[in-house]
Amino acid sequence: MSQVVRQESPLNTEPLSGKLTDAYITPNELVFNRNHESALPSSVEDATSNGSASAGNWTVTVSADGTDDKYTGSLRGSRRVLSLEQLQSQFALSEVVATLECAGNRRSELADSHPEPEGIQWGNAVIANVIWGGASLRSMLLAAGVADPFAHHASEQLSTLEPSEESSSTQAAEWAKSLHLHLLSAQKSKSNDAEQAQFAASIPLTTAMHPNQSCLLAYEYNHQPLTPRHGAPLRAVVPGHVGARWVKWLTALKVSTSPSDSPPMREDYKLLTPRNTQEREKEYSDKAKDGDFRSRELDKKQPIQRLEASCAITQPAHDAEPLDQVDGKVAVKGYAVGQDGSPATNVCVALVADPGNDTDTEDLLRWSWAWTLWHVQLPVPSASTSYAVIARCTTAAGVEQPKISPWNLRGFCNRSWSVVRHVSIPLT
Ligand SMILES: Nc1nc2c(c(=O)[nH]1)N[C@H]1C(S)=C(S)[C@@H](COP(=O)(O)O)O[C@H]1N2
Ligand SMILES: [Mo]
Repeated sequence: MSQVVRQESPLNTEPLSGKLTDAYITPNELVFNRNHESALPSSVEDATSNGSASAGNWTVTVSADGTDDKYTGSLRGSRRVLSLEQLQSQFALSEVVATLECAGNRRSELADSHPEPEGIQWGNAVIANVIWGGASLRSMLLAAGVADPFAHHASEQLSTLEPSEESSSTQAAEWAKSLHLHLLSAQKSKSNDAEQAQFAASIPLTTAMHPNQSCLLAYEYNHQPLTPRHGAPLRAVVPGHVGARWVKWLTALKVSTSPSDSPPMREDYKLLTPRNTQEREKEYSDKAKDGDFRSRELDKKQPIQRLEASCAITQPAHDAEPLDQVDGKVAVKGYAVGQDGSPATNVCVALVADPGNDTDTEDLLRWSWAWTLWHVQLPVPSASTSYAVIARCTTAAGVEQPKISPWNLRGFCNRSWSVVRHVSIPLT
């Protein structure tokens, strides 16, 4: 295994982060493994026994509960059962390049001058940029009779992830906004009361139905059939959402008026934070060992869904071997992810003197009146021969350079993002 094993059983691994960013598309063998339970569902072993995801009798059941028949067609009374073969033959193969990222990615960095967070101490490689292939979730739900909350949008008006004000006046959009789509796995998961429940999640129905959200019922990754470990024969792909909602071994979908109450929704993936100060963090993590306190805190929070913009340096690593200088430069690599379907367009990278352990990181990041010179070698995604280069910067305090500065008669203070168009880079 070309990955670091963080836990043998259940299997939890991440690749070496320096290796991870060698390629724009993460090769299948470098896709991290994140499992809450040790055993694969037994039906998976059968369905994938000859190595092909299309083998076996895998089915997905689609149903609706407690929602208005007017918008779910006949789904409420009669659930629909689709075989994997039907999904593959009745729906065109849809592909999306999307990062799958565990919400726990970069967890170990949070332990730096804080109490160690609970769970596997992940590095920054619990992320993979993959070409996912499968049936469009939106197309499948439409075909099953679910009303389209985005029917009144011309495609160029789809600039947000929610139905617009206008279309909210249409009933289907208003209806969909309060609904959820449950994604159920064939895998059992343990809940606190030791009762066995299926691993499950839910996402907002509007996420599932949005044309630009590109959710899939995936059976391929990087043009290969999914492997059992990564969810074969079928898994959910929910771009921009935490990995925990990308349910593997997917066997049922349900439109519902309430979110899923499964452990990964109710207790695993929530942001639990003490109010105000850092001194409280230790106290809070001790108190959270108490079941009652913990459930009260959990009840106050919503399950995590969307992931926010982030970047991480994958080379060099902390305390790495001395770096080679070439012409006064060192190579620094990493990845950046955008948010809500808007890609990360740039990263600011600086090499600053490290004053050693006596200065805490907060101060190091706070004060400097000097400029920062930057130099980076960008990887070419080789998808085109003409490029635009975009640059912007953000301060350590989080202040962002404005996209467009206002015109003024004397042309002062142009702080706009720098954009260079029509840059030709021939294919090699
Ligand atoms: N059935 C099932 N689906 C699951 C999980 C799981 O443990 N069981 N883990 C989830 C989490 S937390 C993540 S981050 C991704 C990881 O997918 P991978 O193992 O293919 O990388 O799958 C999600 N889907
Ligand atoms: Mo995860």
